Amino acid sequence: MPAPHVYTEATLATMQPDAGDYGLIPDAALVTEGAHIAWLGPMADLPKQYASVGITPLAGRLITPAFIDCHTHIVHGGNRALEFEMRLQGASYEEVARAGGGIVSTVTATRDTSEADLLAAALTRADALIAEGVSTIEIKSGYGLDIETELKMLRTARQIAAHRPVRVSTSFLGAHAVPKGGDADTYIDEVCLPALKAAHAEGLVDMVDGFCEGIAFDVPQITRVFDAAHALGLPVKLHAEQLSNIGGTELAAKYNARSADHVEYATEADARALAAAGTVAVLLPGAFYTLHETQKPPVAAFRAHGVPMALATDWNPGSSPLGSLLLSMNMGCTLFGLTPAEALAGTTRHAAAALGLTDSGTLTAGQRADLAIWNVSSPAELSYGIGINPLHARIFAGQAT
Ligand code: DI6
Ligand code: FE
Repeated sequence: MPAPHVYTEATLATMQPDAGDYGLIPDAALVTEGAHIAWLGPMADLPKQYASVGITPLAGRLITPAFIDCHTHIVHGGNRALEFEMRLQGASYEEVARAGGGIVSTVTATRDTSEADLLAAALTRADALIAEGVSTIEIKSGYGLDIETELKMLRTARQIAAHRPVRVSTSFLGAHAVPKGGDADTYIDEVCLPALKAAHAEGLVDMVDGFCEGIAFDVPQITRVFDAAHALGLPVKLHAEQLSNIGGTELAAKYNARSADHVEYATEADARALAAAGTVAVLLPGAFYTLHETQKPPVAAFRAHGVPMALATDWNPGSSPLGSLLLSMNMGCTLFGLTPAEALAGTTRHAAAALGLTDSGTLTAGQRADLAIWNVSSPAELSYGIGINPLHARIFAGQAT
């Protein structure tokens, strides 16, 4: 049995459900044993057996569950600064996509980048997230659009966890865009579904995602992808209602998706469907901001119907070149009207649910000891700062990293 370690003089934001906004415990201690949390509570209640083991006093600092970025595209080649300039001159995201830019241009760059170079670039992005207390990163494919490159992206994503103290959850996003000159239905049959089967056979797929949108795939096409996912025993999630409402959220709920992401154009009926299915709404303010979107996700309806809301970076080279989960929390509050407590739940407990993780996302005895220790005295400070990183230390599976 590894020796326990005790963090004392801490404030804990446990983020446990039904424990009030943050599940705050002031003047607290937290004990890790190996990779897990063994005990937490008020200092005054610290069991005697932990009084004489390794102790780190935290001088009142805040401990939260380590962050989980539950929606990223950090494995990709190239960048789209040129497209950024085009959009600043007035071209819309859809116009850029239809002109052969957009996702398809990143596809060319990703195909042309070696696995080693893809990994090197993705590791620098993972490092930026880790530096903000992130312990778990969801990473999607979707910039290959051929079997070989989709597999290359997923292998690269898996490699990140071998090179850094971080967990990676992979999503197969073959249904991200139709390759240049291709037909959507033919692409699904001849590339997307065979790629999914091959990637699953290699153990590269944790979840299956799609982009349900006018410029991408419609409900019947995503339905075929979801049916294939379920036939393989894989859970699904969906980019839904980002630029328009074409029924993606309803479809996601019907397939008991772990999450429906973006959802700016979701309706009250969609919120009801998500709640009934236990599907998490993943809000992505980085894309909203970058695209000058004005339609906000229906946060009031999500609250009213009890839809859990997560927040993520959507880090991608086009619509959300955002490498900071802390900034996405600030944007979630400032742009979407989340409370700082909702924002923190969105990058911890609800982000875990969006990935189907039951072993992290709160400070609870028995959960993984994935912790973030912050130089702040109140949890609202995490959402309040803009471009400020108050991380003091990150604990990954019980180890300071
Ligand atoms: N929605 C997004 O915001 C990203 N993918 C998607 O389906 C955008 C990806 C890109 O522009 O490269
Ligand atoms: Fe995305």
